[in-house]
Amino acid sequence: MARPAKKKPSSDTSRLPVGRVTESHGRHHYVRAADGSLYEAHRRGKRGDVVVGDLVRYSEPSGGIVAIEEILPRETLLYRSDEWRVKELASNIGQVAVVFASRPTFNPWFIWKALLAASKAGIEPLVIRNKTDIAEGADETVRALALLSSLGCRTASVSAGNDPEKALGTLEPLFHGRRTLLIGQSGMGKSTILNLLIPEARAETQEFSEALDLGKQTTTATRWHGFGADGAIVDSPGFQEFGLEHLGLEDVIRGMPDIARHAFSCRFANCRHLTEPGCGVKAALDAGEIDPKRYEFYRAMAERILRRKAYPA
Ligand SMILES: Nc1nc2c(ncn2[C@@H]2O[C@H](COP(=O)(O)OP(=O)(O)OP(=O)(O)O)[C@@H](O)[C@H]2O)c(=O)[nH]1
Ligand SMILES: [Mg+2]
Ligand SMILES: [Zn+2]
Repeated sequence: MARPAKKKPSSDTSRLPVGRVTESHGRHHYVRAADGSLYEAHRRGKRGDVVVGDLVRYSEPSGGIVAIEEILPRETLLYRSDEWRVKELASNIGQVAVVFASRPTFNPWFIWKALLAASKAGIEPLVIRNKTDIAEGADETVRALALLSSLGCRTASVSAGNDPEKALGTLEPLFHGRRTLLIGQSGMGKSTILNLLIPEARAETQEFSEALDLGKQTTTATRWHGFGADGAIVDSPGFQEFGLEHLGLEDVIRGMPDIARHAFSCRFANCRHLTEPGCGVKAALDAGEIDPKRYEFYRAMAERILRRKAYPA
């Protein structure tokens, strides 16, 4: 006897409910429904295309586990990339908050790369200097923040761990009504800031950790937490290498206002601001109008892109 044909999912998904992907572990995802319930979810058919922050249509097949049938178009997508793969950080965020501190030692290139990725993705950056209570290495963090302000970047200084009340007063208006992704190197205080703004997140985080048998001490997964009526705060695990293989030279220049500002006065229209004669950027560098460390960063980024072009993988 012929087996009955497997019932195909209807291609009309427009009647299905819409939920938000709040967490994603390979093939296991979590979807927050409009009524606040949280479902475990699997992606039907495809795999590997679900990102934290996605709005999805889902159907309820069995046992409380829902099936993600469709991913709605994303407003934004922030990601990093190396030669081999793309690593999505979050979708549908409007703001990326880069958190840094003097201890553990921060890497300014990490912050600058995060700003480039945000610029490429059309997401507004905010840089937060945390742990202002630590005197050791403070000068350097203050200088780093001043440089970022001079680039037109919004910045804030807090001690989320040691002066939570004041930190809350500083950060709440910056996060209010927005969907913000917290990123940064490990140990800078992203989760501390999340817990300050959303105290219930601590409980939620532990619940998740127990269910999935993951370590509790530091963040191991990106997680979306609703914040007020329309806002959200997304905590993410710390990482060190911010790969930007998806950026071209134009993206780097566009994302560096201190370089871009001088790129109009070059003799050659296609000047790469490296060794060309009559370069406005090099002239500004010689005149002390560009921070040498920023130019060094630009050159490293540009040389990498040009090498990639010359020897594509
Ligand atoms: N002195 C001081 N310590 C802080 C402050 N904020 C956070 N910390 C401490 O820094 C450590 C790391 O904080 P987390 O919030 O876990 O850092 P994280 O950025 O989430 O780290 P990962 O999840 O590993 O990426 C913890 O021991 C915090 O208590 C602060 O303002 N001052
Ligand atoms: Mg954390
Ligand atoms: Zn030039």
